[in-house]
Amino acid sequence: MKKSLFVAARMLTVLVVVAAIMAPAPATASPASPDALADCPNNSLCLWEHVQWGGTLGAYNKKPDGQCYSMGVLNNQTSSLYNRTSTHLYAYNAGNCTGDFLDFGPFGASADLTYQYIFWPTTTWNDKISSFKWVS
Ligand SMILES: [Ca+2]
Repeated sequence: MKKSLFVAARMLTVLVVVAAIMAPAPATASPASPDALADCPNNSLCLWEHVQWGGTLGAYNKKPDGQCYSMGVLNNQTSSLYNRTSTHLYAYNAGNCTGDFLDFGPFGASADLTYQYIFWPTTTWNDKISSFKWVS
């Protein structure tokens, strides 16, 4: 009697393990959510605190071409971005559109700025953007 109970318990354990393996991955392990990218309003620049459109989102309406915008809350924190405009965007690693810049084409995006280099292989664009402007 005790042995059959033990076997039943083991079978139940196996079932639980199989169920756990078959269960969908938790949300935190999922790839980029297209819904998060779609959160970016049309004709805006969107910057996210984390890679893959995660964390705090800063959205800036399109400015006139050539007008520099120095960043507020996400200064030196941006890890992914989406230039949801039909105009080139230059993102700079210093204020007032100075320093090095990264050029994003119309509707250009980077899901992970840790793969964009200022100086390969030591310095990436992750948490470096401080200002930007659109340039046509
Ligand atoms: Ca960041």
